[in-house]
Amino acid sequence: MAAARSGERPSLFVAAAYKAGTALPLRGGFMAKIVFVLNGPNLNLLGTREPQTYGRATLKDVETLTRAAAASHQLKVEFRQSNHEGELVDWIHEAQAKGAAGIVLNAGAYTHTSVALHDAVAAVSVPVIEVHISNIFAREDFRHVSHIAPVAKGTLCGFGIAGYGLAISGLAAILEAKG
Ligand code: CA2
Repeated sequence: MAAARSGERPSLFVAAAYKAGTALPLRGGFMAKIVFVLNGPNLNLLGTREPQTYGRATLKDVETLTRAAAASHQLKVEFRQSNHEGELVDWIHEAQAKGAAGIVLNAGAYTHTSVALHDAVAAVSVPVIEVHISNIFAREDFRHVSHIAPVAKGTLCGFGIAGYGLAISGLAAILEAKG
């Protein structure tokens, strides 16, 4: 596809991809890739309790940080949170169906229990970066097991909410290496 010159109307192909949610047109006809940032159960409570473990930032702060990190790599973000395992599974499928460039996944407590999320991550070709705000290996034994890690492209934990930005940078490096 020939890139549209700056100020030109996007082609029908570009418009169709935009409608499908695959990518967003930027100036000059360049299409920003989309990264799904998916958050699991109880992460909506961030900043309200347990500051010694999770800090004082809210999930809205995480979203802002993630969007800024993504923008610095010309990436767009689809940011979501759910307390329901099946909804997270559906969103992983949706990321694949919409041609997302990557997924950043903090599956919360489902990390340690969910074979369904393991299978969903294994089933998609979209690279998944697993993120945890806390260092799960420095906590209770039941948090030392991740069902996501064996099928993730990479895992980050213990960097606080900065881990989301690091995950975006790691993903950008993977995408750049792919070309
Ligand atoms: O460290 C992480 O990011 C976790 O994924 C967070 C999960 C936990 O189950 C994982 O083991 C590690 C829990 C998120 C709950 O977040 C809350 C925040 C504030 C108050 C209560 C819960």
